[in-house]
Amino acid sequence: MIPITYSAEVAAALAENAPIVALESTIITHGMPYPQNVETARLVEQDVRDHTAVPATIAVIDGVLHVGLEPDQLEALGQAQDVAKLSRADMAACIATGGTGATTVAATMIGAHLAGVSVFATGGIGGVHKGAEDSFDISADLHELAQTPVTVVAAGAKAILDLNKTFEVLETLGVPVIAFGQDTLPAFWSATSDLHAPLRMDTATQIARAQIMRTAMGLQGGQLVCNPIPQDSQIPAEVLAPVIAQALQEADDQGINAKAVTPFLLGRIFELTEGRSLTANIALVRNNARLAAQIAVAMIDGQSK
Ligand code: PSU
Ligand code: MN
Repeated sequence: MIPITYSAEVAAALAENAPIVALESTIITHGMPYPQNVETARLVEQDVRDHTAVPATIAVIDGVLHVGLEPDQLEALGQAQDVAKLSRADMAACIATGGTGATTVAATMIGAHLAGVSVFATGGIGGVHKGAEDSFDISADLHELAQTPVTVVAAGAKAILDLNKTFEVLETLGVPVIAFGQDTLPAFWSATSDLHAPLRMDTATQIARAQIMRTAMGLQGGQLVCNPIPQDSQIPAEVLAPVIAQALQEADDQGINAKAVTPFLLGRIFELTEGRSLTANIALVRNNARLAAQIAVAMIDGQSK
């Protein structure tokens, strides 16, 4: 048996087949500093509720898979030190040994699917790191999108990555990559990039229908919805490029590798932009939560047809 527990509002939503949006916890423990991490997590949960869906923040606490966190659990996780960063490879081991860990995009998709939740909002997915031809550092998030039927709403892949290679791998893996409302792919802190989007959709209903069709056809896996950061919150790519380059150089000089790379880079970019990257990150996650709630509502409508 899998030790799994639901927050009160998620349990009620599951019983009523009400729309639910999964949210991840690595962004809380490894992606943002305290206390903005907890404040953001609360705002994002409220954004989901304001769009008539129920938020389910996912984490492993003392060996139990939590789908939906109560406010005190969210606060404790946001303050905790040395929380594991869980992906597909280590999630089961953490649960089996009674550990505590935050779920990345890959692990949150697994948790959501176990609970019957098919829509998930985050900031940006992991992907192919620059220099992956030497490091082989490719996020497990990409393979998860290829095999677990959850639609993930993100502002694209994080701009610290090699975006070209990331989207090439997604295409190889057969993952639908959908730009929302524009023809180009967004680049996390920036609303656009020079990459043409493989698919474009303009409504939540279209996105929900595509996932329902994918599953009906027996095609495994989810979809990546790339939702551009709101224009007034973005940081232009040319402003960020030297900052990202400096952070990458420092990571290299200090021998940062494996799971530590993404948190290190996000932390340095926060310092180098004097907090501007965090303000943008918060805006884009909230924007993704709102769209995900609309997709979750459209999924329920689509299933009943
Ligand atoms: N989105 C954010 N900030 C984050 C993440 C997403 O705005 O920190 C996390 C997600 O949990 C994602 C992880 O799965 O970054 C990617 O880590 P890696 O590059 O090690 O696969
Ligand atoms: Mn990695």
